[in-house]
Amino acid sequence: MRLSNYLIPTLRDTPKEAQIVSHRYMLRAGMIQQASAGIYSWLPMGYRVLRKIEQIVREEQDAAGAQEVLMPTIQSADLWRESGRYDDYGKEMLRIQDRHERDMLYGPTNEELITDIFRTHVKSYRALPLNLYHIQWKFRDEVRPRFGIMRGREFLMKDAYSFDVDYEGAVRAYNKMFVAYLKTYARMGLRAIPMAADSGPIGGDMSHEFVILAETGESEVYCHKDWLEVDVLSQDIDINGDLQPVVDSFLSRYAATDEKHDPATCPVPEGDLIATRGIEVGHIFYFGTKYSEPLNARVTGPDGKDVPVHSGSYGVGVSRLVGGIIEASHDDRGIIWPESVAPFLVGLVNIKVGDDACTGVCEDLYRGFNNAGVECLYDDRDERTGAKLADMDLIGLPWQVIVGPRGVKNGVVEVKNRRTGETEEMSPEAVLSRFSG
Ligand code: P5A
Repeated sequence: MRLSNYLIPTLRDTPKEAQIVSHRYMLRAGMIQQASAGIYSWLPMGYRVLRKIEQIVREEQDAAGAQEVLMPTIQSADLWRESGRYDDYGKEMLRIQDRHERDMLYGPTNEELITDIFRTHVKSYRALPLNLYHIQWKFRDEVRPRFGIMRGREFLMKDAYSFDVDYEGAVRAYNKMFVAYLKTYARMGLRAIPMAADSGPIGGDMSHEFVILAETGESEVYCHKDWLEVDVLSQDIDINGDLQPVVDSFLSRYAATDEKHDPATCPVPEGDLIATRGIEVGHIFYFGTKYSEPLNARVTGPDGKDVPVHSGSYGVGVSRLVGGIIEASHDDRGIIWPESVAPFLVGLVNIKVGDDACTGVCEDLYRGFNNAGVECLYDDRDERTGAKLADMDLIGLPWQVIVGPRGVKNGVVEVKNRRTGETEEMSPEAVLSRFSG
């Protein structure tokens, strides 16, 4: 992609309304545009990141055996009356009437709708276990939408729903999602800590929030300092194996949200306890038969008797993660994208656009990257060098390839690692083979 032709409205100055770093950088890097309070349009670069995150989430859900579906954003109020949540949900639910004066709503979550799909099609325990998920926009009319997409009113969530014939099956499903979540966040370069949590309006008695530590987070959290050493990706965990010991070993390290933490009973010595703030990037729930009983989602068990299914639901804040990753990975010049979610792997900077030799090298590199399938953003704009380099740092692509007249004369270009700041001079051919490999 050529920057001269890319819609990326970068800003030099810090927008006044943005109170936290991720919101500031998302606006300054031209990733999003507010449409109304808590509702955003995703501009090309922001949308690329959102799709990368979505894809990692999807791959880990698929690997855990969940099946992807797509449910609508608009739901009928009737189902929510059946479950009893229509009145309980309160003002956060956006209620709409269609032209026939039928009550509809913009879904804040999908427990009812998925249970309706389940009860229509599944009648026997033989079809279980079943886990269905979708990645779809939600609407919650939050009293205080803030921090950009972090607490939006419209936001993208991955929500999965498991169905099992009994409690033991449901715990296996819960453990699978627990481990899939740890892997998902680790692939994005995040350390998300599972914390005992309240279940709120979703309900149920077993629930964990996945929280990344950040001073700008909305919740107060507490955890053992050992959590800072945990490296999920280096562990060879078989998602289809017996996960109870794995989950138990993760949970053996203390971690709790403010609502669950009690200094009087906390087992961690003061020197080992981290008290800080965090961003909730996921939340999983086991709620048993809370929805299957009122909605009559029953299956025939092995003994021929009808039983209500045991369920859980599992949410990832897909759009919130874009902000969460920036909170966890930036410096005072801008964003530092982990490669797995970066909008482009390489930023190619032509320092001297009027110089035929520089432009020749850049065009060759750009063609080479495209042919090799390396995602490259090519800054071919006729701008001041300082401004171009500042923009590249702000946008935060993992690698910069900087092409200037002095280097080109000697047959080399500069390769800069955005995270470490380290630079290396290489021939254009070496650059191509390094990134195409
Ligand atoms: C689990 C899946 C649920 O809704 N039902 C379906 C359950 N859980 S939750 O905790 O309420 O939300 C799941 C995740 O969605 C993100 N999230 C938000 N992101 C941006 N703006 C919001 N207003 C918002 N509300 C929730 C969080 O990451 C949360 O963990």
